[in-house]
Amino acid sequence: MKLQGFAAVVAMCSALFSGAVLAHPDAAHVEAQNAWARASVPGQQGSGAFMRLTAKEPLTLVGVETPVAGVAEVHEMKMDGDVMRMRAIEALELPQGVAVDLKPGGYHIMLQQLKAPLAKDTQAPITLVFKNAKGEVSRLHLQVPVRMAAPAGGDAPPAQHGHMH
Ligand SMILES: [Cu+2]
Repeated sequence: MKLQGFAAVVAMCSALFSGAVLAHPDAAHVEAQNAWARASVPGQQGSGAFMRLTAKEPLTLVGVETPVAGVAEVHEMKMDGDVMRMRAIEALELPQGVAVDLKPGGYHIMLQQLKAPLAKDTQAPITLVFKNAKGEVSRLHLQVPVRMAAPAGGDAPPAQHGHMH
């Protein structure tokens, strides 16, 4: 990860936008809504980030970059018999104009090897990496609010999330 360049970009974003989810003029053709990351407590190794993504052209989410975690992956959760399990996926298809939810109990961004606890009411810089049909790579830089739970008006209470890492 090119941390220095990344930090510079993040700083620029922070200067240009405050609070809500933001997008660069040169960013991926995708909209992120209701993004949030779950606050963690000291000693906790992992957490998750969630949002609704709506692509403006057919895109594939192929990666996650963030300075807050040693490992950031896109995960899916699936029932395996009676047990909910999760695993990393290489790519998440985002059809044009279709809202795809990353939420507790479903697809999510998994943050592992947290470098520091995600403190409530801070923001976590998270960059999503996309590919379009031509294989061109684009990025969406987000400042994701850290919360204890999903924003009001969001989905049902988050399911307990068993981590099988
Ligand atoms: Cu996960």
